[in-house]
Amino acid sequence: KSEQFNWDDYLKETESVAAPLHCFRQSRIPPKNDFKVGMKLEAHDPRNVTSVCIATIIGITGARLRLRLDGSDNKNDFWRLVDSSDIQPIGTCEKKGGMLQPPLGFQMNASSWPMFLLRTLNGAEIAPAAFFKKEPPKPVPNCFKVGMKLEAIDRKNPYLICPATIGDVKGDEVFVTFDGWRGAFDYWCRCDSRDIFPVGWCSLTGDALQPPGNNVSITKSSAKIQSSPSKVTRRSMQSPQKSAPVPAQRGRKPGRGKPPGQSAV
Ligand code: MLZ
Repeated sequence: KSEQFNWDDYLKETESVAAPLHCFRQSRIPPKNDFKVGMKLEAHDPRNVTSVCIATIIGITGARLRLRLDGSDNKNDFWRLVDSSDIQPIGTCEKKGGMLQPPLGFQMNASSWPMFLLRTLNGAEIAPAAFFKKEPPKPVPNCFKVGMKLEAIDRKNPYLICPATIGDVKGDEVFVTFDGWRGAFDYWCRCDSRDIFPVGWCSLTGDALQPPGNNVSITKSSAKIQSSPSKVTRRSMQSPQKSAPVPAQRGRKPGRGKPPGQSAV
């Protein structure tokens, strides 16, 4: 449980409100994560979503799994919630009359795929069907409002969940902006995206919520630019960081890729 950042204090200091739970396509109580590292399951290839592949659980973080497609490299890991519809028990694809596909960038000759598949499943630890949870229903309509706070996956560093603010709302979409970062990480997503979570999510799942960045000074009603990203000035808001911050995360220039040591999160 992370004590580095305190939402209650932060919401008060920024005079902002948390986006209500019912805005999100997330279960009110985060799903239990019973999976274990090493278990195999079926997953849609994120780079080729019509393909269902075999994936191995490489890591567990909160209600998410870090997955690697069998036959792929170690540079394209992805994270999925245990109640994601992108993952399913082994055997589901075949039951539906489908065929398991090699991942995009299959490292061997395509002709060796059938044998590879047999070998990878032989004696494998299969994730039990009961571990997979039903995806929550879509919230309708989009009830996010500009200024509401949330926790969001940093899509450039998808192992990170960070404090964020709704910067804009258009139809079914919301613009997610990251507190204390200058826009390089911001993105538009559907309001029913599985990448956004209500305030307090990480503390419920045991995920480490990242503290806000320190590149932008957050004043009560507006966020104004205080310093260049390389010349870091600490925000005036020191109080939410009660314990020592993660050194690799602090004061780095955004957009430089993954800091070493973070990939194992
Ligand atoms: N230190 C890394 C990660 C930044 C994370 C920002 N999240 C909104 C970097 O500077 O790239």
